[in-house]
Amino acid sequence: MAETKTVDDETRTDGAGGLRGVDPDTALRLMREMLLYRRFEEKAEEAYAIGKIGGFCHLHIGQEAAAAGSILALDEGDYVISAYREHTQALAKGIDAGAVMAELFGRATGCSKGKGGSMHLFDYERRFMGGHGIVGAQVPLASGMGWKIRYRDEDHVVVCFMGDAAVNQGAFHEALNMSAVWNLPVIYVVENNEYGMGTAFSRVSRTEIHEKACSYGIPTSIVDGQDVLETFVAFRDLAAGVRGGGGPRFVDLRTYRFKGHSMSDPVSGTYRSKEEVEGKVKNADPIATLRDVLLEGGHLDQESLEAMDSEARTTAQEAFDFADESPFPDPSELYADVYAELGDGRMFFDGRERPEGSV
Ligand SMILES: Cc1ncc(C[n+]2csc(CCOP(=O)(O)OP(=O)(O)O)c2C)c(N)n1
Ligand SMILES: [Mg+2]
Repeated sequence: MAETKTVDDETRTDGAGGLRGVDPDTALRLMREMLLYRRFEEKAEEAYAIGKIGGFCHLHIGQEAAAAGSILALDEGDYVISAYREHTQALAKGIDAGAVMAELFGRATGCSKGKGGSMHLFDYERRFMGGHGIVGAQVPLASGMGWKIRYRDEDHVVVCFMGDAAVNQGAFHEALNMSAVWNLPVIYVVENNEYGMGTAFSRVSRTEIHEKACSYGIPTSIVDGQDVLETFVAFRDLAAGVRGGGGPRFVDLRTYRFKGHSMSDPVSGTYRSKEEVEGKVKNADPIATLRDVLLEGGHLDQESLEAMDSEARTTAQEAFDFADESPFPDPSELYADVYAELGDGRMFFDGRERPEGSV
């Protein structure tokens, strides 16, 4: 696939085997992660087809670099919040593959105790704040989290993922305006895959994604989200700037989904042509692109690549087996976790530690 990727001359001669300043261990880690995401999603697709997963299931196949390149550039204590196409982002944040798959299966061992499902993965310990099914709903929540970080004088960053359809929601504009005024440590990331369900972005907006944050004075980056090395370097720099008090940032992360909007939607044929999708799969597969860089630069050989892939397949299969063998939540759990239970009835806005056992 060497002829198809966008590795320019400067990259090829940058002295790091085309890694653009990313160290070889990190580049290999990015490869390992993306292979896991791909094999995990393929396994989820298989599980959905045989009725193991109920409800919606939106795959991230094709968009793996957007998750790996951004989240692996963060610190552990940084927060990630997202929409409903978030399985790989949860994995990137360190949630165990078994706990993610079990959540898709609706099992008690899932990261949301089997009561959230595909669109509502959550893990506070790992700072993964969902999983949100309402388009744009997570954007003001991200600003609130940024406000909390500033209020408590912490050193964390929030990364808020959304789809391109979210930028036409009113909440998006209010949240970005307040974030800019309060100089909040939030990176708002549009995973710009060109479509919201079956509607091309160009049909619903006179302006481009990268222009959306201009009127709020938030600096914007356009990043090739199919290129994991470019994405990693961009987010490493963005996170450092935001952590240093630079205020919010906005990213037009250009990507493409290789599958249908959800498992029940067609891949192509109605709103996008078969040729368009096939062209993207052939020319802009983030995994194949990094694979070529690693092989050509001598950082990886075919045998090690196959071992890495086989490891990813095993993890995905083990996640499936774990989920399949796990129990469904007990009916007595039905009303648990519906409302937050506060320690003594107070909201802890003043930075005190929560009492043991409170949420
Ligand atoms: C407020 C709201 N309106 C409509 C929907 C129905 N809906 C679900 S997904 C979707 C498209 C979102 O597309 P985008 O934000 O580009 O994300 P992508 O699916 O491309 O990742 C819509 C309109 C919804 N979930 N929430
Ligand atoms: Mg979209």
